[in-house]
Amino acid sequence: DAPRTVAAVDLGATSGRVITGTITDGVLTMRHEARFPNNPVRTRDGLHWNLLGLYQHVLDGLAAAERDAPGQIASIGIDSWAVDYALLRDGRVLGVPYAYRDERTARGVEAVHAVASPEELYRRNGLQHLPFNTVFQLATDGELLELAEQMLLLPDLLAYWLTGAQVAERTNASTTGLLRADTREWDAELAEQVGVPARILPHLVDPGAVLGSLEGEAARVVGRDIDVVAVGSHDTASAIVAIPNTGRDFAYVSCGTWGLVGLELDEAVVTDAAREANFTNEGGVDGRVRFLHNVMGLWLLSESQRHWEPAATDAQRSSTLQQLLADAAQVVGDVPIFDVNDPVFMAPGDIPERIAAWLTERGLEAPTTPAGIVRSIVESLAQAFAEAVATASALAEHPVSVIHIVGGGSQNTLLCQATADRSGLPVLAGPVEATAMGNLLVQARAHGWVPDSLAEIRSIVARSTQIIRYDPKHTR
Ligand code: LRH
Repeated sequence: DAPRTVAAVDLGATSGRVITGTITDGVLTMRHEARFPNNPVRTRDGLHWNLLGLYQHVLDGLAAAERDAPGQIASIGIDSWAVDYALLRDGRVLGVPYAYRDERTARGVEAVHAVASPEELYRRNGLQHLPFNTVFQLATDGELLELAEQMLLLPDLLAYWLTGAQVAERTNASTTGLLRADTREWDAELAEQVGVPARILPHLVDPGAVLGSLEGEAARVVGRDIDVVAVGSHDTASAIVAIPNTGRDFAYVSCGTWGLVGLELDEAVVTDAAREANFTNEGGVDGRVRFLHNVMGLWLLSESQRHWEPAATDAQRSSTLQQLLADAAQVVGDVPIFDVNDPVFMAPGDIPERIAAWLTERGLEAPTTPAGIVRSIVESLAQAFAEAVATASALAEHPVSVIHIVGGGSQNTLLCQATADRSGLPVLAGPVEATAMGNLLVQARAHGWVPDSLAEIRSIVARSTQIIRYDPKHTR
């Protein structure tokens, strides 16, 4: 039989993975080839991604995949967190790319708002205001912008290193702030207005396009010249492809580092009300719109753990997390709810202390034990998820009968139940690896192995995963 296996490189802001997927009789089976931590590094000039380390892990993971299924992998797709980028000249990266939590972005916001008001930006790009949207980051680059010939978003940069192709995949480009919400083409005029030379914006491609095949050293290390295919290279775009629901009246929480909470729509909603509620219209696979709000997500838990156990390994932290959640489930009585979206929780560091300070400043009693803090985080996240679902539904006038939680957070039973309780809606949890599944299935479709429609892709996801249902019990 012809090979029916594809490989997904899925890089999250706290960990990355290489997963292969094989389609047999309409069911997708996955195999984890590599999993590695992703920790930004703080240097004198700010917070950066360790991009070379990540690239090395990607190559090693792909080599492992090729060893496990020699000659079987038809293509590779790459996705990662959004907004971050590298500038290039003569094919060389200029400077170590920053991580979006770096604090310098405040300057960029000021500079951009001086020439384009928040209202104008929203009308053009439809994006919620996040201080790290690419446009604000670029505005801090100064004369590097003059030197640069090309700007590549990080998944596109990795694809470039692998194949030599320099393009911008459209779903991720939609998070830059420089793509028009109506035409989904670069807004060259806005770029020039805010001081970004339009020439650095690469040719746009859509998910499914073949970018090229592994070349040179990459082909040698991996063992073969496999094709690289564009997928929803924004991780959230890929995750939403893998929502196991063939209807339209669902909301979702793509819950990893962030909780991306919202709806899938056909048209962007760029009303004043949507802007004031800080809802975004990101570009999805097949031209769908991801109308959503960024809620802080599992970051609050992982960062708290990093604070409590600075020396622990990833594996140790994941076992302590289970214990912490079990203890948190035993906490009796109400825990205080805090605003998880408060920008004070954005930067890495002493999250538990910041939560305590947030509560005390408002006359609320802060939990004193890790279990109490974890419970407070979980309940506060669930509250924010429930509110974002209700707001999205009202703003888009779109009915919602169920909430799908996908990604790492779907394994957190306390969080899933609390979200059902606080929203009054059933929660369907899973798949955990939604992003990788969306990545794999968009490639499978490009090869003609699965039917064209998103609904059919989603029914494959439903057949290939175990979904857990949480009904609201203690409605609040
Ligand atoms: C999630 C995510 C999210 C973006 C953020 C930068 O990983 O891509 O959709 O807002 O990272």
